Amino acid sequence: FRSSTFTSSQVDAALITPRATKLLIDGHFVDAVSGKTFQTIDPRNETPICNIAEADAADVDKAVKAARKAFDHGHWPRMGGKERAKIMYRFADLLEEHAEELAHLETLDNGKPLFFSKVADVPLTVSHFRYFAGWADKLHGHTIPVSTSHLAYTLHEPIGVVGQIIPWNFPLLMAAWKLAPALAVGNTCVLKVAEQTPLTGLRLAQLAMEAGFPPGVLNVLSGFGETAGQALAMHNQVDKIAFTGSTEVGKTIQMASGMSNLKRVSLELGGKSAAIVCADADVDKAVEESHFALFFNMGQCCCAGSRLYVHEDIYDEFVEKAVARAQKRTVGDPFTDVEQGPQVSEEQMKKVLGFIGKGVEEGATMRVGGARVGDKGYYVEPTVFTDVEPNMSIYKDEIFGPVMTIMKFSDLNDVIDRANANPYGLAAGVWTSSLDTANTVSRALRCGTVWINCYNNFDDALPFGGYKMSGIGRDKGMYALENYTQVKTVCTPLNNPTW
Ligand code: TXE
Repeated sequence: FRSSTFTSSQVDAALITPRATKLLIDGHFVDAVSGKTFQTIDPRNETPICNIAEADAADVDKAVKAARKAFDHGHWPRMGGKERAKIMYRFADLLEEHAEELAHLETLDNGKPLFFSKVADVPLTVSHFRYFAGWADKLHGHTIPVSTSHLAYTLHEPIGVVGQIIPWNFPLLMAAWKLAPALAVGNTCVLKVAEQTPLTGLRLAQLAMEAGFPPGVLNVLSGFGETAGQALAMHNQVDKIAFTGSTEVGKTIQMASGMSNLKRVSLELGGKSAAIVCADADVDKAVEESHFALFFNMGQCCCAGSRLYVHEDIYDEFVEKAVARAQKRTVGDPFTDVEQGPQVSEEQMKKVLGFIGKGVEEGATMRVGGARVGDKGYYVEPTVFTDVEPNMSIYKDEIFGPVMTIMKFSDLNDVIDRANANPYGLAAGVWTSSLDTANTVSRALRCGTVWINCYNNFDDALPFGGYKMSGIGRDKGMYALENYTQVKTVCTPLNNPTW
């Protein structure tokens, strides 16, 4: 690995100077009611970047009331879809104009290589707002022929005030996945960004005001989960809550809905996705793509291909190449030309190193990696385990780090059963040159996405979400509109039934 010899990067200071540190409530950038702030930390060197306003229940209440007013009496849900789209397109243009700055802030706060912030996070965010702006004037109900003499039809209406809680692994993109469909169909939003990565969400809020969203339509809060997040999930004037994060917290969101006003809930939670490489796969391509499936974003992807099953006929060759590929992976300051930066936080780094320790303890073979890189910053070596058994925690639990586990299989039906024998069901990959095998595996796997001979395609139009404990509902694509609309049936007698 490129390890402790990090070159200090030449980063343009203007691009990494945070300009947005306050809460957006009702069109104004304000301090928290309590006056409290918290520090956001640079994961490269563990130093504070700046202080950020810390919202709690009082700020949530203010933001929800603003969103309530904007929904119940404001123009946003009542204006034509085309008008909403205009503002959303303008917003996307502004995000694009500030792409360099946003990419730098994302890398600073999260630690992901600048290259990926530039080619993935920011452009996907921009295109997501454009994609859903396009839906704003295209969503409509149906006319329904009924057996009596009535005219009947459905209206697809916004749900109302939407609370949205997002994680730190793709701060901008998660904001886009939540906000774009909700706003396009006329809801008003209160977004809580993750405490580890507030910078881009708050900057996005400033650009949204420049784009012309009316006051109260979009409110953005930075703060902690147990205070601000919980208050949002429990609030009686929130009509719907959308959450991306850990399965553990997802359960509490569902409970909060039940204990308050039965607000609608959609959840995008953890995963332990299977990546299956068949004997007839192109081995070199599968090595590269399964490497990307697991190590992309420092392994901090809910859909990471973290259980890699390889057919016995190609197993030895595959393992040798996968280990060599991991060894070649460049790790270092994310503002330099590397594939991997630090984990997002000390907590996440320790969690990942803890799993690696358990893997060794429980008897798996560590083929490469296994240690922290250097002693400053949250860097972890790309790690590969073989001889991994189903009872081991590295096999069962979501590690959320650069740790690959490779298992051997001989029979397709058996590997399908093993892949399905897990409480999660977010995504999977299969590499094969047989159409039959691809069709069989993709139908048999109990998960929300199957990538065939590829991985991590995040096109805006593709729905994304979980089976089983990986979640409820779908982000992205036209299915995401169902998260943010409700159906009203309208029925009226016809005056002249003969016509
Ligand atoms: O997640 P949390 P954490 C998984 C991954 C990771 C683990 C823990 O395995 O290692 O979760 O990460 C807010 N009420 N994923 O602790 O706590 C919190 O402020 C309301 C998978 O960071 O779930 C943040 O905004 N909200 C995942 C968001 O929830 C609460 C991405 C996520 O934080 C809350 C991230 C509460 N009681 C982690 N507690 C994915 N699906 O992509 C916290 N939050």
